[in-house]
Amino acid sequence: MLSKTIEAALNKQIRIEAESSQVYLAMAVWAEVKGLEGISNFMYDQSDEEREHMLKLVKFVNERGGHAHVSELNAPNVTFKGYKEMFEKLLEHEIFVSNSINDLVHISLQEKDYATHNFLQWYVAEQIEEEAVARTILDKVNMIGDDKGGLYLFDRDIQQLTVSSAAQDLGSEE
Ligand code: OFO
Repeated sequence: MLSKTIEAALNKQIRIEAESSQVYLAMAVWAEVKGLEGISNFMYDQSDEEREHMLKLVKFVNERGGHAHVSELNAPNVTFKGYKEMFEKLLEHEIFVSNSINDLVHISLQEKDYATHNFLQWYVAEQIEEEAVARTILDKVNMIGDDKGGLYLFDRDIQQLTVSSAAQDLGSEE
């Protein structure tokens, strides 16, 4: 059975994951209307993943005798100065999510809720990976700069990326 403190903290994270899904959906839409098809597909996939992160938490809360809260969401940012700014925001957002997961882990230890602590380890590992991917992509974006040909190739190649393969694929391209 979840304590009220843990239940509230997990519900807060449910909202953050749902908002993350919206943040990346807005990025996908922006990239799509700009004709950046590959980047757009990558963001649609990211958005789907965040929804899965949310659902995993929803199920966990309900299975442990809590009540998952489906709340209203803050509207995401829908315009960007360019694709570089968009990827900077993606990294910023993932760092924010990592901090929130860290806080949750801390609360689970304070509450001596080892089942929740164990459950959260999946999120801890996931955040390490997602931050690494975001940083690798940003390095690549900075390397491209204003080179249109570079952007064309990047937009084409990002479609091949998955969260788990991104770091290796981008790292070994040169
Ligand atoms: Fe990428 O944030 Fe979910 O966990």
